[in-house]
Amino acid sequence: MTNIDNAFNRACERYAELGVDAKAALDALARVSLSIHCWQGDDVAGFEGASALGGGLAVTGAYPGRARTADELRCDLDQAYALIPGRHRLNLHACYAETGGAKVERNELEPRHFERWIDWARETGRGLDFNPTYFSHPKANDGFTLSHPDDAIRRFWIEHGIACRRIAAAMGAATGAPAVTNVWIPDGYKDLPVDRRGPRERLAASLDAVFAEPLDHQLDAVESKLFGIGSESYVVGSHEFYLGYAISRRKVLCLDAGHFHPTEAIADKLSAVFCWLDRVLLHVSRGVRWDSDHVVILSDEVQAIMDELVLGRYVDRTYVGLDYFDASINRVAAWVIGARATLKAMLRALLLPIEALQTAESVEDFTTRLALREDAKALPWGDVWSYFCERQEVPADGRWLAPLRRYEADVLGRRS
Ligand code: RNT
Ligand code: ZN
Repeated sequence: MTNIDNAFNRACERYAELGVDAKAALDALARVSLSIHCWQGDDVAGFEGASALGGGLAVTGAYPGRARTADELRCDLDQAYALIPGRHRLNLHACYAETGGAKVERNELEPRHFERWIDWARETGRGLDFNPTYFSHPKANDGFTLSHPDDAIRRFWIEHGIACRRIAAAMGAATGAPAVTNVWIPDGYKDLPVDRRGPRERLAASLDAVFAEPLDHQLDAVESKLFGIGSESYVVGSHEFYLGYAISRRKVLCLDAGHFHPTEAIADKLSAVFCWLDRVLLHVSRGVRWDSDHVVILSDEVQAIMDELVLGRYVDRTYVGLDYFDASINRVAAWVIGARATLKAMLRALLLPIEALQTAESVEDFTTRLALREDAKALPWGDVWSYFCERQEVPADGRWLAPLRRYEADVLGRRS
């Protein structure tokens, strides 16, 4: 028996004293499949040759080794997945199409432009999710897409959405699991608008047009935002807008942890929106001051989200995606750190002494309720995590950085 096995067995005994089955928690954790965002690997650049990132998104930092081609990005993703325990999905954006050097307009994209991604996903047994790209494009330069006042521009972006849903359906059919197609648009104004109503009514009509075609193998999601850089005063696709839209059209609602007021957390929103919605997509992210997309860490906020999914029994109704981008550190490490932190938070939630907590609450013993939660923080969950990593044939904490540094020296460091 290894040290990791010994420590795990002792941890199981400790958890059993609290009525928690640590082995069952590991089985549940193994079923959690994160949707890993491709765009951390290349600073949201994509392969269309875009010169600047648009849509009020900003990536800062100049760490060497950015993936410049789809092959490099897949190679980096393979390295990241090798250091993340469990089986996880890939979340692609339309601007990551492989067109063989040909210029293909976004409204003319087809499943064949994602054939190599689909082949790779099948070979590696990974699911795919998808996003139309409504930024970094000349037709989005004035800050409006699906809510644009110009009919032709609006039509172009509607067609892009339609094309993307078909691509997602092909991805879902090929991989055997539905692909979530998440719509996020940057539309908004830097300064005080006169007409807040028109863009929102146009957006609702555009979304209806995008979603008109019934399709199997894919699910539509819509993502709100409070503000972006250059859209500080008004964002068309606000939380209230999309919450209403998702409820009335039976869509998946995407809650991005960085898209609310700085002190507003999404954990408490889950049990509210799940009253009215079948499914939710999460963009697990970390807001820091103006930026909504720092690398995810094991924060109280992420913990609260995962606790809610477990306590509310919402795990099976939630797609857990990651969404952040940092170019100031090793980009593969950024994936690994954020994904492992998210999984750790999920594990800690699965290891909560739920029955004891529920009993305390039901008899209004709030002293015990608070004490149990606090004491649970120091339980040996790290030993359970190490065992999970070993069982999934992934290095435990403290051991994954060395192979990543070798990859950096051998592969990333050779990119100019
Ligand atoms: C932007 C949204 C959106 C993007 C990706 C690249 O604020 O969070 O999800 O991060 O589509
Ligand atoms: Zn997001």
